[in-house]
Parts: sequence; C-alpha cells; structure tokens
Amino acid sequence: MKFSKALLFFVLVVALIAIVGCASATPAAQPPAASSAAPASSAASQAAAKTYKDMTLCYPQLGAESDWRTANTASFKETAQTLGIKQLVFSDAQQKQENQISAVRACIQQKVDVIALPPVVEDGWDAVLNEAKNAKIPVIVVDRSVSADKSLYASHIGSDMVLEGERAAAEFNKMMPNGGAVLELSGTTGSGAAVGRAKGFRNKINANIKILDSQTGNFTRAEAVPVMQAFLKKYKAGTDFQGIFIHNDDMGIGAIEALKAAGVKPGDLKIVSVDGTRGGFQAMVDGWFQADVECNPLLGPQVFEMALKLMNGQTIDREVLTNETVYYPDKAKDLLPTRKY
Ligand code: GYE
Repeated sequence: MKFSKALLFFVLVVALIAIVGCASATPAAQPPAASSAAPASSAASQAAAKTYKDMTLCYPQLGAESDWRTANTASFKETAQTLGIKQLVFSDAQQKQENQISAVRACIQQKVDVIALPPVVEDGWDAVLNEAKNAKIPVIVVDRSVSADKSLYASHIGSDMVLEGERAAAEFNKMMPNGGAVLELSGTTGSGAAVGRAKGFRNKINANIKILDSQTGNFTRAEAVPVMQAFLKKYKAGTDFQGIFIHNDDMGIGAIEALKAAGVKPGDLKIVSVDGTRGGFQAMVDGWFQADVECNPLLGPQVFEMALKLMNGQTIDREVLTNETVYYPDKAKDLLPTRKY
C-alpha cells in the first residue's frame, strides 16, 4: 500500500514534469505582428502556407498631392493586380490624418490581413496602431515614418529622408563654396518627409550658407506658387538669396512658375529639389534645377512581399530603406525617357 502510494506520487511528478517541459518547448502560436522579428514558428510552418490569393491588404493612401504620390498609388494597384491578391482596400485621405485614421479603423473592422500605412504626419498614431495590434493585424509603415513606439508596428519600408536632406545640402555646399543665402520650400508640416529633409539639410549645410527663410508648400504645385510669390515680395532674388531648397518636384515646378511670372530667370538661381520625377527631370533639361535628389515611390512589390511573410509568420526586417541617388542636368535628357514616374 505504502509502496503503491509512493509509486503513484512518482508517476504524478513525472507526468507533471513532462507536461511543463512540453509546454515550454512548444512555441506559442504568435500573432503575425508579435512574431515579426522572430523566426517562423513551427506552428506557422506546419499550417498550409498562405499565398497572395489569400491576401487582403489595406492601403489607406494619404492623398494625391504630387506626381510621386500618383506613382506610389499606381505601384500598389499594379502590384496587387500582378500578384493576384484577393483584395486591395485602397482609400485616399486627401492629406488629412483623421481620414487616414478612419480608413485604418474600417480596415480593422473588415479584418484585413495586413495594413500598409503611409502616414501623412509623424505624430498621433499610437491609439489606432494599438487597435490594430490588439486585433492582431500587422502594420507596415510605408514611405514616411511615424513617431510611435516601434513595438506598435511590424516594420517601416521607405526612404531615408534625413539622408535626402543631407544630399541636398551637399549640392549647395558644392555650388556655393563662398557661402550665401538660401530659401527653403518645405513639405507638409509634421510629415516624416519634411521633418527628415529639413533636419538632414541643417546637419550638412556649410556654416557660410544661411537659411534665410523656410515656409511650407504642403508638397503641392498649387500651394507652392503663393509661397514663392510671398518670398519674392520679401526678398530680392540674387541679392538676398542665391538658392532654393525645395522638398519635392511638384513644389519646384510651382516655384518656377512664380519666379518666371515675377521676371526672375530660375536658371540664375541654384535650385535643388527632391523626388526625381519626370517633371523634375524636365526642369533639369530646361536648366531650372541644378540637381534632383532621388526618392523612389515604387514601393508596392517590397510591401506585398513583406505582407505575405507576415501572414506566414516569417522573419522580416524591421526597417527597409530604399537605395537612392542624386540626378544632374548633364544626364537628364538621356534619362528622361527611361523614367517610370
Ligand atoms: O517626396 C512628395 C510626396 O512622402 C516621400 O510625399 C514622400 C513625399 C514626396 O508628396 O512628393
């Protein structure tokens, strides 16, 4: 009797150890967002792998403010078609964060597989990113960055905006070795693109080049025109300033319009823009821009590839920066026909 009690106890202890040991050896089924930085769990790899045909991807586009944006939208729509995904949930927030937040919420309601978010501004995403996380829907931040904690999203795919600003500064340093003054026509206030480019520019601009003034043109051609007109009322081109750093090509084209209308030959000033769109290349061919810092909008293929990995619980990179360069007028004419946007 005594012996069998001891045996029973022994058996129970062994069984308990086996259960505990087993539990800790079995990887817990992880939601895709949480497993983003971890290798694929065996549970995920055992389940039938998801394909593009299973994918519903949400892309709450921030607007249609520029040629860059048009090309970015086209890249997502074309890639969705080519890959044959189940559904692309696309919307246009018209440069309003509240519209983007509503669009994200609608996608959470719809239980999409992945949300790819190009945030119009950096701040103010914590609440909705938390909601996506609680709903176990991974978010890939696309193009511009967010200031929210990295634990709230799976990854960021986009350009290094600070580097773009630094590259623009390097052009002015080369063109204005004896110093001078420049104006800055900046992008949307509070956007990762404008904040990064302004920061990079200030990081690298030589001390003898003064940033005389900086105003936003909201990344649009239409809004850049009155900003440039106001600049020209306040400052004399060529005397008070010799150059203009412009945060995108659309605003650059608007600024050129305003300069020409005021009787200033844009080619007499040093103008550096960002994006490298066909419009920017044409401005270099025409002699108005002296350099165009590339920013690539064709992010669709990379984003869908990462989204599928997330759906399958596979390892992904937490930050993917696009490889970019600077374009100059000397090759602009030859390259213009090859430009995809
Ligand atoms: O440079 C500009 C667009 O966020 C990188 O947004 C993007 C910027 C781009 O409106 O043209």
